[in-house]
Amino acid sequence: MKLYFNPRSRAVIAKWMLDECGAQYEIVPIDLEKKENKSPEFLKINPAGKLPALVDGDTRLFECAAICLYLAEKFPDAQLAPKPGDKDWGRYLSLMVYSSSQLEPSMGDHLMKLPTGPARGWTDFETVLNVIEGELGQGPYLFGERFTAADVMVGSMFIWMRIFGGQTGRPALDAYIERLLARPKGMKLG
Ligand SMILES: N[C@@H](CCC(=O)N[C@@H](CS)C(=O)NCC(=O)O)C(=O)O
Repeated sequence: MKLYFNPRSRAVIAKWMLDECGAQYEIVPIDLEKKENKSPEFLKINPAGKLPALVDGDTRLFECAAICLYLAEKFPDAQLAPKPGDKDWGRYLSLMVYSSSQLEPSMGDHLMKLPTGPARGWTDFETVLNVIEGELGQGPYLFGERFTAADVMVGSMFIWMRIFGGQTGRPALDAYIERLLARPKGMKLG
């Protein structure tokens, strides 16, 4: 597998997931300043011209959530996803999609001090915090003792927020972020 990567991009999320899976992979460095992500070769992998992208044989993937869903299935021994039929399966899929369709854009509005208007497809950030705090419950992870790809997707968003100086103001979420950062293979930013 080849991970198209820049250490100052969301590609660190895909790398975190690959490392949690124990995957063997090659890093292909992409210089965003030189716009290597807009080259014709790269656009054949991700037509949106964004990182991360992953190539696995004839399969090409883009979007962090898709990459994490794919890897969780490809490496079942890592046990990073509930299986179809498992009682947690539906909630797991919901949280994976929620992380990039609601959590991330709402967090973007919040950090840029933009109002979250109605009919935008996501809620205000206070509601997001309530949702994730509720889903986390007593933790330590979103599925109790079991760490999953949903923690990679949801947790990485909060780690980003902290890097950009954002605070959750929620002790339970702050403790969750600390737990994720303390994982030996946890997300590292360049
Ligand atoms: N929703 C996408 C977001 C990808 C994205 O915005 N990547 C940024 C890096 S963090 C990027 O490639 N920016 C460069 C550009 O847009 O030119 C995902 O989850 O993969």
